[in-house]
Amino acid sequence: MSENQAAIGITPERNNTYEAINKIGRGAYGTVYKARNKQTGDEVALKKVCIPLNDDGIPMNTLREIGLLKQLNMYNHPNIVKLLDICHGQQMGRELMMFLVFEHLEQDLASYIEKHSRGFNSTLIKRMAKEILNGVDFLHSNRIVHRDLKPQNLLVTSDGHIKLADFGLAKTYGFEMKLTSVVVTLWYRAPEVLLGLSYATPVDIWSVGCIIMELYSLKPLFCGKSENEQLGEIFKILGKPSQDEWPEDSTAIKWNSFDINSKISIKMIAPNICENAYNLIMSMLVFQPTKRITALQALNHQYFLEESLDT
Ligand code: 0RS
Repeated sequence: MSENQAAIGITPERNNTYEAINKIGRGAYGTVYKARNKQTGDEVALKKVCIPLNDDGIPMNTLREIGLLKQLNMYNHPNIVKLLDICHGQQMGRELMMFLVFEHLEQDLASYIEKHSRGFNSTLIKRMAKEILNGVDFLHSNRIVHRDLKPQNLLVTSDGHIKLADFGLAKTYGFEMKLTSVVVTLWYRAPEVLLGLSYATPVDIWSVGCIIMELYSLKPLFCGKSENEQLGEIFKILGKPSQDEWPEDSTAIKWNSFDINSKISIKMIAPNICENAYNLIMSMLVFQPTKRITALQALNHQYFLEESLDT
């Protein structure tokens, strides 16, 4: 074990502490398993990642990101999934296998939405929206951009509370790690990401806007199969941005190729939406990232101050 590994507290080979139960998912990051701690019987989520090694061992970026994950974990934030342990497995060539061990939650928000085909009451929607924003605000205050928020990586506890998962190794993996067999969803992606422009914390707010809308309508708001199609879906509902809303560095984009002159109000897609929810979502789905509401501003929005009138 290198000095660096010791410094950030990576437990030496201990992967026989855990036995895999089944595969939960696979993505650009690696593979997540539901597993059991053989000593305690506790169920955990085991995330297996392969760290590319350089001449000095683990790259500095990776060490920093793992250190940050461990630091964040000490806050015990109620809306962030808990990191229990980090261990490493074998080294294979110039790659090191690592296991991030998290608390395990039984379901993700995507399946929770599917199960509630009759809809959520507005009090529960508001609580979930608040918890998602609380988690996002926490990440943003620690200078972490999640970049891929979606119902599939928002986990739901047995009593319906939300925890964010799948963040924090961005510099280790880059955004578009090409893994042929993995289809990534573009549905929650902000326009600046779809356009390949520079981006920051506002991309997460766009995703949250799409997700809150989905809590009301039970259907994803914008469903494109390619970057261009995704932009088209966004414009179909929100309208094409006016010329002064176009990002400065997007001169190469053929705006005219989007033949759109209509606009659908999201109130038509989700008739159950109240005025405050509508206003909040519309301040998240703003084309210009700098004009988008921040997580902290959103938490102080009128929507969270008034009590829901339930039917
Ligand atoms: C059909 C697409 C979906 O406990 C789940 C958990 C779940 C966890 C957990 C805890 C901590 C992660 C997972 C985690 C780590 C990347 C991740 C990416 C996505 C999600 C979680 C990640 N397919 C079936 C349902 N599903 C998602 C995929 C579930 C269901 C229960 N419990 N993750 N995912 N970190 N890294």
